Amino acid sequence: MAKQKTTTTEKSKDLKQFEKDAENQVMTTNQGLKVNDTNNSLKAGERGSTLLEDFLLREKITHFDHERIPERIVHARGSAAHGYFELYNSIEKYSKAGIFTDTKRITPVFARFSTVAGSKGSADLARDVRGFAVKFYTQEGTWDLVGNNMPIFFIQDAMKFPDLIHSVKPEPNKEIPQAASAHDTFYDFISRSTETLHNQIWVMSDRAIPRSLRMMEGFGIHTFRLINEKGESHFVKFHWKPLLGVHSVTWDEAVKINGADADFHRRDLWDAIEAGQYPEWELGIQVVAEEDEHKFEFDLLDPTKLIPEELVPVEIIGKMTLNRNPENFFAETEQVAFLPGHIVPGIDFTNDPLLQGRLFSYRDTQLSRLGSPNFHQIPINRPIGEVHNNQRDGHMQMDIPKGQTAYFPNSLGGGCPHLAKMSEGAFTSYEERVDAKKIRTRSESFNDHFSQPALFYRSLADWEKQHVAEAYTFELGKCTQKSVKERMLWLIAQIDKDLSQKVAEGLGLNIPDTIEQPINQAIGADADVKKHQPPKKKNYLDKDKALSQAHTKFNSIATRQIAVLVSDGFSMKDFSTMKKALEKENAMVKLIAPHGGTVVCDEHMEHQVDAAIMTTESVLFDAIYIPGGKTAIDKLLEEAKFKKFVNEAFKHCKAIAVDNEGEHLLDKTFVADYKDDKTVFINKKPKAFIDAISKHRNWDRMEIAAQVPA
Ligand code: HDE
Repeated sequence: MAKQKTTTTEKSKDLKQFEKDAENQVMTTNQGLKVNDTNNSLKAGERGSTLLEDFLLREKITHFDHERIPERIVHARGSAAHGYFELYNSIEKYSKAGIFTDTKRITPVFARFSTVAGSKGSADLARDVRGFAVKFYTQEGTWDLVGNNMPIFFIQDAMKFPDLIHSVKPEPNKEIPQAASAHDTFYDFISRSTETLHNQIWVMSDRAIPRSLRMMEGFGIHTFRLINEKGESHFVKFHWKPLLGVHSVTWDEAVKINGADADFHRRDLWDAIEAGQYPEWELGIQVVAEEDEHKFEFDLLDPTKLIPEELVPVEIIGKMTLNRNPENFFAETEQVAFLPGHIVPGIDFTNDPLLQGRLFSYRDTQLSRLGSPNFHQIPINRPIGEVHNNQRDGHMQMDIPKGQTAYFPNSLGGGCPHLAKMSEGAFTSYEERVDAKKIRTRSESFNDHFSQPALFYRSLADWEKQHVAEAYTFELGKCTQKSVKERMLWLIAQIDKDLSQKVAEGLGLNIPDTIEQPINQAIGADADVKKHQPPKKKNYLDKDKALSQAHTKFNSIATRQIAVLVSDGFSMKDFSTMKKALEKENAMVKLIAPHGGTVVCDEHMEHQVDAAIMTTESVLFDAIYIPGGKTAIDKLLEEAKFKKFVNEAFKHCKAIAVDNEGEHLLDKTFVADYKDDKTVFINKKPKAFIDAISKHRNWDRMEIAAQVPA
């Protein structure tokens, strides 16, 4: 297939045959019977009782009664899109997978992003890990890379997953809180499972409140294997790097966004694709040779550890572009089933005990969620290649397998389907030598629970560190149990004393000198913190640049939402200069006015309003521009919310530009005293404003911004 920006992939062609379009069609029952009344049931007389005979009513109501399926037990809230993956350079020295060797291929993908804890209808800006799951429909079978937007996980062994999730989900007696980790049971668990502390500090960082799903990284987390033609194995970690960089909102914004637009991330993804601003991520790999397996101070099989990029650089090998929104949310986004066990020749598992458990869980969960072992036949889940085996029947069998035989070996069916030869691309597991005792324990090499959270924190910029301190203060401030908070303070102090001190002050507590020791098995042996101190000999870096968002990409304002505050009489000259400059960089310019409908500029032209001030909030935008025009500004000043709009943008460290009389509006806001702020632009060229937006935020303003009472 030609390499081009295309929405037609092999998978989209496959899906096409299942699409239904009612345009110009007559309404029918599910049996194809034409229907001429779908508003009235069949009754005995005009006011009479409804007749059991009414098969039309029964069909309609029965389907409705059963149209819900169980939501995902975790990652219930999600959004997805179609696209494709292109390989830049073959990595055949590591892997024989077609997707990693054939640079001419366009591999269709379907990617779903999600929060973890909340229900299907919960708000997008929860402070949470984000799921980052990609289904690659490769010619050799489907490969699912089911990752998150953080490179490590909370726990080391699948056995603890139900406990972790039970602790973070709403508390079982009162089903509170929704989509939030800020409650006692979660921190009770965290503080007694020190292996969680690394992922937990990531969740306290800005990574947990992304500006956009298109502006976050993705990670396969586990160490996988790449297998080449010779059968040689290399360890690998997978990374997704967004071309727009990694950017986040502040917690104050997140809370407000959830009220203003609970679908903020979902809408942003959808709108960007509809606007032709296709989200893109590069795929990177960190490769470790077999012989280097033990050269690190942590175990490659431990999913609570990352390989610092300073130690093993990420090699970029290809790019994913998402360029088509689903046709139907339920059929595609809800019914898609990701399984870490879906791999293809050239990729294999390691013994990471978390990954091993996942290999069981994901197939199992689809059985209750989608209701049948035939879930792979649902259009979105079907591979692009042929499927032939002797599995039969089950609920909702969609295929009609032909022939007399459904077993192997057979002679009556001509021995078919026959086994694939290696030369035909058959899968075979990597022949890892295993010689061990059967034992239920945790490897000593997983013991260090503190070095990497400390490395992460050390690597952050000052503004990021402050956000982490505020996040812990918020989360623990929502807990009611003093013992849980104190235990957390003690543990945070093992990561960074100053951090813990700041949090302690916010909580009005002291860091305890010690916590209950020894811990007996009955309340969790893992809580024995001494056992999990960093090993004496360690070669961790002082800092790893890749861990901080301060070193991400700041080179684009594409898709950034710019609020332009206008009313009748606004200056067309100011506006058109700025609009042209912003749109040239693919920013989205939105007119916000005192009312909906249209506004008239000083050149007597009508302009469509994108949102009346009543229906929108400053937190939904990346920057504000106010053109001049005295009458317009006077009108804006009559509406208090415009001042709030500006104050909030200033509080959230966003760029603000005004021209001419636009300054009068600033004069009535908190910004009046800070006109020399480096990203407040008064009568400046658009370029300076554009540069500031591309930097995402002016964090130097944080201290002043904290004083804004908005
Ligand atoms: Fe999941 N996880 N998980 N998880 N996970 C599910 O599967 C599970 C883990 C992740 O958009 C469930 O189909 C266990 C790590 C994503 O549809 C379930 C363990 C990582 C998604 C499940 C983990 C993830 C899921 C719920 C510990 C990052 C959403 C519905 C052994 C590498 C996929 C479903 C989508 C979904 C189990 C740990 C990511 C219950 C038992 C580690 C992105 O099967």
